Amino acid sequence: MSYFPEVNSIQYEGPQSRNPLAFRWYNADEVVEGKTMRDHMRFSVVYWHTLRGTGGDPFGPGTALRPWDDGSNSLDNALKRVEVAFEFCQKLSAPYYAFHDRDVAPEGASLAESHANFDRIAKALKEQQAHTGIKLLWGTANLFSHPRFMHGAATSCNVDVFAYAAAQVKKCLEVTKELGGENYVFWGGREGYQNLYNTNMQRELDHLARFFHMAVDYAKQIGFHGQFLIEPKPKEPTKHQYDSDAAACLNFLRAYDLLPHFKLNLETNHATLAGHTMMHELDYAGHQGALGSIDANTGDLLLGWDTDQFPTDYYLTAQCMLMILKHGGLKTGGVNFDAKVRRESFEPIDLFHAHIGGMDAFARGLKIAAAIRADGVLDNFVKQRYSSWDGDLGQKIEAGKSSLADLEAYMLGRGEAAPNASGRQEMLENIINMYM
Ligand code: XLS
Ligand code: NI
Ligand code: NI
Repeated sequence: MSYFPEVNSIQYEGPQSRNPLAFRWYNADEVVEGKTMRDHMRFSVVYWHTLRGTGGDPFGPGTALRPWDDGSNSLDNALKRVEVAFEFCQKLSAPYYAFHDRDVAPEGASLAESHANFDRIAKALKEQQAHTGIKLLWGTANLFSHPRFMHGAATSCNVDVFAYAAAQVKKCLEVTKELGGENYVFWGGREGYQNLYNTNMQRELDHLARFFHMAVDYAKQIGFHGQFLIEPKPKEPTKHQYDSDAAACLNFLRAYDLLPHFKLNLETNHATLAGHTMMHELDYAGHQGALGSIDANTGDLLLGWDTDQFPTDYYLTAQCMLMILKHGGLKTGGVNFDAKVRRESFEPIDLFHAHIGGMDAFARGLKIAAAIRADGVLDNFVKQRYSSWDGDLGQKIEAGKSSLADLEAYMLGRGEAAPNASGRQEMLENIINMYM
């Protein structure tokens, strides 16, 4: 039984190919900077958009044609989707997938029933993993869709909701371990506030930290060795999310002694909403040893929402790969397409076009980034730009052996600072264009 009978497995055909169902840049076995493209990228397909997205938006219902899906919440329907998911990943040669508990298995009438549904589906996922070699990049619990989470989950004002969320995470950690998941993600869907008049922010943050500590403790207890990741996002669905950007997440983790246990899962569209570039978020996290994984997508600069579009812009992917290579690559993380086809792209084949484009854009971005690095054009410029710091004075300051008084004495003797050099931004932008 095939769910995509019109598609064979997608092959690399090279940049000259005009076949829309082929890779032009993603050549899994090709070695770049000593590693195959497969290992650099660790591409991952997300269950929530690709298997569960309907194309619904606040103005109208779904449009997606998914002939295999009967639209019901039944276990049979969920089991069928598992087959669809693995056929899709296999034909795409995507080595990983990612899910929320409630994407893969229907929520039951009670927590016990939800657990049982999840176990049943996990069994099917495990069989398919064994059969295809496709692996789980990360699992996460959906702590934002159900109405019980209206005030948040770990930051809810209702202690029972906190307990419910804890139970859900416990189960999801067990299943993620059982499926060999390489990471476990927390995205704080409703962990934030709409209004400070009704919010005890301090208490909510303390509770969030307790929640994470419990997860870390439980992972230890059951021997789950995956990497914990927090996914920053500034807004949507709340006005303010506590995990608003890389810097806010790292500050939170540090303040609550969680830093050793977490890295970040950075998403392009979230960076944009935070008023940052993805390059900024990657560099910021990278410098602190916290670059874990990426949710690869893009927003629309004319719309201020998390539109979760597939990334096709080489400048974006080259910037991502420049930062990922600079910080030593994705270790347990991957390039996870947290992206959805447009509402107007309603046919199953559009799922292939979307992923092929994203994989090709990242492969091309990798090659551009590697070429820029091989020529050293940025590195050499940056090194030179800071070279005044390599002298005696700079070294003393960097080593913490200078005081304000020392520097005053130095500058009184010198009278004026040495002249500045040009930042050459336009020249560098032109140089980057040479690699595009
Ligand atoms: C939503 C987030 C979400 C996480 C997983 O904006 O990107 O999809 O990646 O909960
Ligand atoms: Ni995401
Ligand atoms: Ni998102």
